[in-house]
Amino acid sequence: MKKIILSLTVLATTVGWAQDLKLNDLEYFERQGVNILVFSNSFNGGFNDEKNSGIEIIHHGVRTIQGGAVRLNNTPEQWDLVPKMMSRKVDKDNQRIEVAMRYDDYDFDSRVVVTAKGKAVEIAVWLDKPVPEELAGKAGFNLEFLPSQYWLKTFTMDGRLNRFPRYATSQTVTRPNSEKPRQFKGFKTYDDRGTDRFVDPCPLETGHSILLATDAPERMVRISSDDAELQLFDGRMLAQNGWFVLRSVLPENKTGKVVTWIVEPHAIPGWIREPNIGFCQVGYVPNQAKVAVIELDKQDKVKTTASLIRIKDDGTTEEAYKGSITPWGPYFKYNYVKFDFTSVQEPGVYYIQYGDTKTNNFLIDEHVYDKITDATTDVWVPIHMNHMYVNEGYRTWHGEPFKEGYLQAPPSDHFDLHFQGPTTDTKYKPYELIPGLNVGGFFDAGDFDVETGSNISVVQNFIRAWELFKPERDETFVSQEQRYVDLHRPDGVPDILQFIEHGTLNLVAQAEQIGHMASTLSNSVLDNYHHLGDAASITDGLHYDPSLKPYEVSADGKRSGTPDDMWAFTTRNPYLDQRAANMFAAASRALKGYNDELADRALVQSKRLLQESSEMLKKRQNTNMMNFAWLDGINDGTRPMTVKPDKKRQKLIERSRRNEEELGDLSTNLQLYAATKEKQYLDHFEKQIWDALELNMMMNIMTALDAVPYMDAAYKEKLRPYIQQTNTLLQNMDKENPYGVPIGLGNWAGVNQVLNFGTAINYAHLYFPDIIKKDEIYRVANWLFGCHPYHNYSFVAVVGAARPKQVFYGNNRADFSAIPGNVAPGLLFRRPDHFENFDDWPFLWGQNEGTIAGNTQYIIFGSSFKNLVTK
Ligand SMILES: [Ca+2]
Ligand SMILES: [Ca+2]
Ligand SMILES: [Ca+2]
Repeated sequence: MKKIILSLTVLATTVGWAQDLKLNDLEYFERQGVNILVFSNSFNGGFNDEKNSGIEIIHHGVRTIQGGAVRLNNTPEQWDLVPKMMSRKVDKDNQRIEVAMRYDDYDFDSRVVVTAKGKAVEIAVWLDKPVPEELAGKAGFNLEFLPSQYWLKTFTMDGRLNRFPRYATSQTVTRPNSEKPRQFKGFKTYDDRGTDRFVDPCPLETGHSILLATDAPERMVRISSDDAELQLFDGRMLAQNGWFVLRSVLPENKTGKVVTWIVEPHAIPGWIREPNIGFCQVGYVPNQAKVAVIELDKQDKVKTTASLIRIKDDGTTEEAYKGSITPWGPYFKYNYVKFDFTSVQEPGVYYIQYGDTKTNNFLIDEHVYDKITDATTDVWVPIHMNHMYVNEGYRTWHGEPFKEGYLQAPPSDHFDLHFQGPTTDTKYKPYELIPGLNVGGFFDAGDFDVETGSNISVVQNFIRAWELFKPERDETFVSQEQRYVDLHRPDGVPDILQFIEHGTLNLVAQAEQIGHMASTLSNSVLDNYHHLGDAASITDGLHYDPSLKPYEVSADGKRSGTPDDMWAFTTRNPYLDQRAANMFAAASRALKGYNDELADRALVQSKRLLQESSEMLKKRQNTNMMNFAWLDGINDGTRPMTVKPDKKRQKLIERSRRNEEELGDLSTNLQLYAATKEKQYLDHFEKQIWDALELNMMMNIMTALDAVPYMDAAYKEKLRPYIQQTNTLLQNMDKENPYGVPIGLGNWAGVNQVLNFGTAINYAHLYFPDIIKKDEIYRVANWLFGCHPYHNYSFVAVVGAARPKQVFYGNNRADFSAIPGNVAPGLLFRRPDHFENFDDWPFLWGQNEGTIAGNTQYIIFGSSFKNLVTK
């Protein structure tokens, strides 16, 4: 953990820590070291309880407390109901925030009123009507504490000594399911094994006054209640991503002020957040620009210089360079300065020292970037191969999953944002086995479904990497016949061809068996969707037979009564079919000469789907604004998805759509030209690309650059102004934030946006080196490998000399581990001014989940970057 620095200079100039909590202009309660947010972030994400909402406390720079709200469970899980925020009133005069909450399912309203009281806040729950009968004894006020910051620390309840457990080992009881508040859309997170009972944790402690983390001043919080009993629970008893929960059950048959807590987070006198020195953990090549971005507490006094220290061969150190600090200015809650040490070019081992803060060491050397994609291609990708047994040395990553195949999904809603309906759009009856789908494909991310859209991107990304860089790297044994993958065992075939084949096998099977693309192949029951462990044990491998009793196995051992089979969601989407057609064209080209049979099947599906989807799209008379929302830019979560364009833009959009209907999708035409060399496709592409660039340059510049190798000098000349615009955009980015990359503010931290941007910059530099200078290509690498807010760890698992991130939201997250080569989404923005990337708590996907599409995008970014660096 960061060490605490007492700065005497600051002591003399500010008295922040001595002050009482005050509502600031950003509408949260603040004193130095303590921020108390009241529904700055409300429960509105796609997955109910995302552990990012309600009353939150950022305690000495770390968001260790959240989830403060009226809740219906002792330890709410992800799919338990969350309250809808009905109103939020900020009353500056009375230093108070009042939030009205509602549970529609139970017609249950409540209010929470948070008022500053000196160094504490009072949190009070108000009811205008008593708690509904069904929720009596269940509804309560909850506040959740981050386990990784509290485990092993001491606490006292009414003076009794305790320690927070490292692992969930407390007691539970079971109760009839009829007593459990309804979960999201009626789904169930647990498999009760036919008992019809749910598990309810018992409290670790109860009382009226708790002092948390008596042994750690930066985490210490005092909470008391005169009118209600405090109960402390361990949410990890039900779910590995659970937090410690402090709660008071709301009294029955009472209205008015029903529960009152006094919450006082301790503030360390004179606390100043330690500087976060952002730099590239992988290191630097000698002749590149080298600029560290230093993130400072706003109360911190900026130093005039920083130093680069060289570690010599005999282990001693010397100052290699001392340079001045350049201020950049404020960005959200911190102040930023830069330290430029570009002039140091001598290969060696170095670290940066700014005041008393030293970084870990890093290399300056010609070869530092040579291996940045190896962990991703050799380890992460093969581990995510579905329908295969994956081995590495002595370790099995997973057995062969989903041997029983996939059933036709009935018209239904889903917990992972999918939907089937109103019909199946196929020849299959609901619950009928769709043959042949349990082949190929890649796990989506931290979960195990085959997201068709992502898998299409994966195959496209591999094909691009193959065609652009021809990586012959062979570190993986893949046998489709044995359904077996072995890491670090070369088999004579370039791995990337085997990955293209593996992705194509599943997608072609979808097109052939279903007739079009499935939206997803996913879990049918929530209780196995959140699976953590061997993918082969998600389902029982036996065909579901409803004539058997649950958990019963047929005499021949082939069928079971357990409804765990995966489903294929098959609602037809012509846009998805069009994307698949595009990908199949490219796949058939890439696989030719390696797997001709699969290449031919892919081409057949490409032509058929292209024709059928174009016809379907032509029939769609009405403009669906949502389909064109992407034209208005990458959504960062702060803008509405659908913006009504002005007249000129509307005309451009209409022309683009007509062209797309008539000529097919822009990038499909480019792919088809590359596959067939038939000139008509190139003409179609040229007819569309300029409108596309006018509509959304950043979105389409990469496609425009992709075409350069096929086009003439005139095309390149016509593209020049857009590259100039890109350069202007780049220079402006240095004014928008201190890191000079697009920083997303959405619910998903958005590494995809950064990788797209980085790849576009790489190609813009490759084809237009007079406009985009070489130094520009290092922006995204710097960001990924450690030069970013919050901490300076590399966002790529195991890549980064001394300090990559340690934990990721991969499928081994329950072990607080990572799958090598994973790329984290990065920094999650919490309104109104907090960036965060936990490195001791993997369970927040918005900051720690790597996806198959994003990680294969990283392979392209990384490969193109390496090529340019060594050029
Ligand atoms: Ca998924
Ligand atoms: Ca191989
Ligand atoms: Ca089964």
